[in-house]
Amino acid sequence: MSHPLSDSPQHRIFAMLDVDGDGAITHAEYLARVDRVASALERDAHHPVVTAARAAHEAVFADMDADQDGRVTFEEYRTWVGHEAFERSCRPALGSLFDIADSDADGRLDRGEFIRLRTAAGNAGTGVAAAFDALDSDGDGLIDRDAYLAGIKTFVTDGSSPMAAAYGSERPALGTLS
Ligand SMILES: [Ca+2]
Ligand SMILES: [Ca+2]
Ligand SMILES: [Ca+2]
Repeated sequence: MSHPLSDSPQHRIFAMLDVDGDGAITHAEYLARVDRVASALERDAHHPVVTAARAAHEAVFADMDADQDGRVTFEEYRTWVGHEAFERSCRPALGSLFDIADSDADGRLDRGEFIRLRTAAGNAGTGVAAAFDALDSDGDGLIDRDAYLAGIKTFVTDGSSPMAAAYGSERPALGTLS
C-alpha cells in the first residue's frame, strides 16, 4: 500500500476503491460498495433506493473505465476524476448512497447514519466523527444532503475539505491553509 504519491487525495481514494490492492478497481469491487452500504444501513437489496444506487454506480464505472475492460487503473482514474466527472456521475452515485442511509428520507443524516455510511463505504478512520462535526455547521445533529455532497466534492477535486480527515489525513490539506 505504499506508492510515491500516496498522500494525494486521488491516491487515497483510489486505494480505498481498490479493495484488494491489486492496482485496479474492478467492476465487482466498485458495485460491492452499494451492497456494503445497504447491508450496514439494513436496507433490503431490492428497495428502490438500493436499485437506484446500483444503477448510478454502473454509470460511474462505465464512465471511469475508458478502455471498457472491466478494470479501472490508477491512470484511468486520474485522467477521469475532476469537476466535470463529479457533476456528471459521482454526484448521483454519492447521493444515492446518502439516500440509502437517510432512513426517513428527509434529506438529512444523523450522526449514527453518517458513521455507518462512511464506515461501510470504506472511509471509517478516526476522522469520521470530526467530519460529522465539521459538516454539521449549524450544530443541529443533522447533515444536509447538499452539504455532504459539497464536502466530498471539494475533497475529491482539490483535497481541502472537512471530509479529508475521514479519508485518513491527519494533516490539514494545503487548500485549508490559505
Ligand atoms: Ca482491485
Ligand atoms: Ca480499464
Ligand atoms: Ca434523515
